[in-house]
Amino acid sequence: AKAKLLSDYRSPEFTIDQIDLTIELEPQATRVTSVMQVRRQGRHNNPLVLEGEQLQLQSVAIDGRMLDATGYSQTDTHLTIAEVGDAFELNIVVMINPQANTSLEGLYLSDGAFCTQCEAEGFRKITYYLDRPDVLARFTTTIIGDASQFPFMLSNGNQVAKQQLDDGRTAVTWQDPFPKPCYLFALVAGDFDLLEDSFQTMSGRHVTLQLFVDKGNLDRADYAMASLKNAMAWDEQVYGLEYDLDIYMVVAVDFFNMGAMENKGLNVFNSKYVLANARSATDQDFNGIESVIGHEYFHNWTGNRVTCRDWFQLSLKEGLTVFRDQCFSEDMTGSAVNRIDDVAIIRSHQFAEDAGPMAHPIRPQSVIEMNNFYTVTVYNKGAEVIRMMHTLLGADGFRRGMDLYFERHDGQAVTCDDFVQAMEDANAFDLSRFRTWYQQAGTPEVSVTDHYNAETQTYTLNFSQQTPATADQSDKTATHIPLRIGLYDDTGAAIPLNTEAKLTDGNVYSLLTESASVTFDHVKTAPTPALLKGFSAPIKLNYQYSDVQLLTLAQHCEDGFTRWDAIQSLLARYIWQIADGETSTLPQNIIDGVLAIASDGEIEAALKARLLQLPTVNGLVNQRQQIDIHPLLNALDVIREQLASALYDCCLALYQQLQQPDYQLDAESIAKRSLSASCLGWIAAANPPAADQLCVALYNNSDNMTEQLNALTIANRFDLASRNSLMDQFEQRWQDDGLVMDKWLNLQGCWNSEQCFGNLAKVEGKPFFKLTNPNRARSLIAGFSAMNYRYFHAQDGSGYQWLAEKIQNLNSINPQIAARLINPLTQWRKFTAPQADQMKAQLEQIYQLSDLSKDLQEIVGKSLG
Ligand code: B3K
Ligand code: ZN
Repeated sequence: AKAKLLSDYRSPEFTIDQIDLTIELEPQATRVTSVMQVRRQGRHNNPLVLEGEQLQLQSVAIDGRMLDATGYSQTDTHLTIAEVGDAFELNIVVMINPQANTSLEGLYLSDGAFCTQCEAEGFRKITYYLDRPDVLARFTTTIIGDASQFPFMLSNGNQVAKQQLDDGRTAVTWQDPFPKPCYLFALVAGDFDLLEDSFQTMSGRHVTLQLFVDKGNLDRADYAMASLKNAMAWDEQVYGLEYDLDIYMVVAVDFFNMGAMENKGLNVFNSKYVLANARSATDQDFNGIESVIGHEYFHNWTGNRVTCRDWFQLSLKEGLTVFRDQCFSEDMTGSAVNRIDDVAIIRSHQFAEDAGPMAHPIRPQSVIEMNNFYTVTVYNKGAEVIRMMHTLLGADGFRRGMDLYFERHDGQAVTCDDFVQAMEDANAFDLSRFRTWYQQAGTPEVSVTDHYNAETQTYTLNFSQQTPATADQSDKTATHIPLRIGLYDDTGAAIPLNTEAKLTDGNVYSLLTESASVTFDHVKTAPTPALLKGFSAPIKLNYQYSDVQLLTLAQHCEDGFTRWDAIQSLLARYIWQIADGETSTLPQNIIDGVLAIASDGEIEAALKARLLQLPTVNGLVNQRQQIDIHPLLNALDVIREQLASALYDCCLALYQQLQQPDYQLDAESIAKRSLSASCLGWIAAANPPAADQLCVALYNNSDNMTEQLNALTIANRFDLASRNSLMDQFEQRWQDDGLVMDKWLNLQGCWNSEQCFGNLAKVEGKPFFKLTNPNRARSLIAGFSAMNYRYFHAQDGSGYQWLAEKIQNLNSINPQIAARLINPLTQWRKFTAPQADQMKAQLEQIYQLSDLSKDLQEIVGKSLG
């Protein structure tokens, strides 16, 4: 397959104003009839070329006249009609086989229910079409099927007709008044339980809200519904954006490749992001539901009303919508730790992507398989880029930019440049240098040196920036980096900033050139600088802090992220020294500093839980060019044990204090549970038998999944005595509930035990484990390959081989999932021998597969190339 380039973009030669679809449902032989009003765009004589895959063409007619085989030509991927007028009606009939569709793209069956996933290019598996986001049509959809089997037959927009046909089937017709690209088309047919509610918009319109879940799951639907209503209200309050149809439907299905999909008026969700109650779901699951429900809802404006011109612009809607859902979650929980968790994703995963074979700018320039670009770069780094504009323009300025964006582009398919232009024009703020963020891959590195002059009481910071070459681009230029700065004295008190340099709201300095300096006046003593407060830019920052300076920031900075970051840096420093054999212990003042934080009654529980986190393996791996993995893992263990014995008494006392009589889902109760889990982890590292007792007690006495899973997770991570019996108990209780068993599968995957491989084989044989279900596959496979570092990187290469086998199977079942799960192997260049060679050997084997999917071909090809 050949790469498509952003620079090759051409506007469409034809467009489709209206499409009337008739879909006759039959698991193995669904007939799709489409009647399209097509118009030529511009002056040319080119033929009409439609996309289509895995379709059985039945007939083609133009303006009511059937074409014979000389009137068109077909390949595996296209239908070309040579002689067409300037405006005509095109009628196409195809047959498709949803039951055989295990790729879960196009029309497929999820546990007997029909559903669709069309983004990015799945509509072409339903019928021949101009499958590109800049062709916007009005859709009418008639679904025909057996109403006793499929009591609900749903599509986008409003239901406008329902009738019984002579043959006993039922026909339901839906009309979507908003023109849309075909990637937002959806159809669902099945039998569900329905939770109904309503929302009154700010202009007083009444919207019906419907949540469809598998039979018997109504007791798990309330939180998603409440989150939806919160999201609708939030978008009105913060952006003045109101919902635009009379009905909003959400359907939860068990077989789904991603989290969810924002189809106009008919979201389809992975049931993981809908179904939850206290018994079956964790605090983290509830959080996930709130953010994904919010995310898909926010797409109605950022994505649907204003959509992307082409798929290279994906971050236009995804970066912006992730930013919006992050802000929504922050506002709902009112907590600063959301920011820490968001940054952890960037550092653990996005930095790795930037440094790896698939590096791409948030607006990629070359794509083979679009589904491979729904990445942490496009989504999460994309959100960081939007956040930087928010930081530079301020909340009001950003809102002005959003207003202008909608004023200019509502109903259009536009580019990332159009968005930046609106921000720029609405604020008369120069974002020319800032646009580099859309063009350049890679993580910029900012190095900082400083000089304090006691005589003049001035303090100077010298900045220099540099972005290392990435796999896709060697030349980089300086970009616009907002640095939120603070200075602190030895007691941790903030020093007021006096400078002639231009700082925007909140002491943000814009680094625009390769190097620059800023001088501060009236600084009475040599200060400790905080240079990236709130993680004001997705960069790596190098400044030679002393241990004492980092401890000062960790204990006193008012910015939660900076405190967390300071401890992470301190611990990482010593983990590396131990891994490199330069020292064997953590200095006492650092141990004391961490202990002081653990016992500080002023620190709120959620933040304290984060401050007591060890650096993640991925985060550490991203700090160096090449990794010898086992010494690094050993060093982490050394630090863990050392800190654990110092923290033991304190954590034990905290753990007792934090126990709650019953389960509440408010922010404070969640925070307490999260800190209590962190304490239990430290207790386990110091004293396994003591932790074992606590885990068994917690598991048995608790009424909620959060605490039960905390107990199980710790028993599993430290392989405590009760580990097996708790795992068995859990399996007995939940074996018929796939969604809950995902948690168990994940723990099996990351079990750090010599029995690891034998155990994996046993688990794969369980009736509830299905490689065809993405949630099941991901839980076990990523549990192992992304979290079980010791055994994934086993000396004999057996971990790599295990993953490669799964990938080979998934290649033919579900290429999108295969392409996601192969990621750990593609990072082989990061590791020293023998690991690197063993990983590479597995990739080479996969690359030889005769039926290798486009998805894997792109990723494996780049990784080997
Ligand atoms: N837009 C969808 C993702 C589609 C994935 C295509 N492979 C979900 C989201 O980001 O909201
Ligand atoms: Zn999205």
